[in-house]
Amino acid sequence: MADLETLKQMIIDGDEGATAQTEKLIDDGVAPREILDQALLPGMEVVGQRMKTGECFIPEVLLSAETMQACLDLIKPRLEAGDSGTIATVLIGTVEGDMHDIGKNLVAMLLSGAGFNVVNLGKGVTPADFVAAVKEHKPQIVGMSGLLTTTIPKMPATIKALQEAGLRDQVKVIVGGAPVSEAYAEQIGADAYGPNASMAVERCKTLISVGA
Ligand code: B1M
Repeated sequence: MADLETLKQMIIDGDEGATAQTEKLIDDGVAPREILDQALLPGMEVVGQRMKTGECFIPEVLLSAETMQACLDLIKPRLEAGDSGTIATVLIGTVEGDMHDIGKNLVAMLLSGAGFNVVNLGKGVTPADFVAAVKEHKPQIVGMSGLLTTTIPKMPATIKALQEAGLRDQVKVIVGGAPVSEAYAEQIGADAYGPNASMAVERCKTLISVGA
């Protein structure tokens, strides 16, 4: 659809008109998942490729990221509308040293939509912060997101901190983010790996054995 293609381009350009375009699509009855899958995510994918090849730089990427987050905020209530009561509590955060939070926020939104109670700790969450939050919120699942090869070692560090605090047996751990893989998740002793936001929801359901 031409309008979705326009929105995708607006994400790439970091065009502030993207929020109005998102609202228009919502008003036209386009499903939030379609807006996400056919405009927002592919737009950010192009930005990532351009960042890799040096065709665009941090200020432009930041602009695109902020634009995407503003559009996500608009579709968030609709993505979360499927909430049918709390299945379990998931504590989620981006690991220490890492400020990428769009993917993590998306996972949080879809988990909420699937009926999980989500405690979003934000970004740059230290192992000690995770431990303190587990003590406070008593979640069934702890989710860690990491987008940098340099920061994902904070995932095993957090698992170790949970062990040392005597909390590891009380929670299931799921990890995700671009440099994370099934093999890495297994290697660090996580209970699950989420390749994308939808799969993360399915894996969380499996972890607590609900509808999967
Ligand atoms: Co950065 N960045 N960035 N960046 N950035 C990447 C990750 C990079 C791959 C770009 C590239 O070179 N192609 C590269 C990492 C290379 C590497 O480590 N191997 C990179 C770099 C190098 C950097 C800096 C170091 C650049 C610099 O300063 N020189 C710097 C680091 C800052 C820091 O964190 N300390 C930096 C900064 C930034 C911005 C601030 C400008 C901005 C982030 C803004 C924000 O998040 N608020 C940014 C962005 C936007 C990107 C790219 C372009 C897009 C990331 C994104 O939001 N994708 C990214 C390139 C790319 O990934 N293609 C890149 C959309 C999002 C929906 O996908 O986050 O992958 P993603 O999440 C997915 C899945 O991974 C999964 O589900 C999500 C939805 O499907 N998932 C989970 C994520 N978390 C999960 C958790 C789960 C389960 C699934 O369970 C708990």
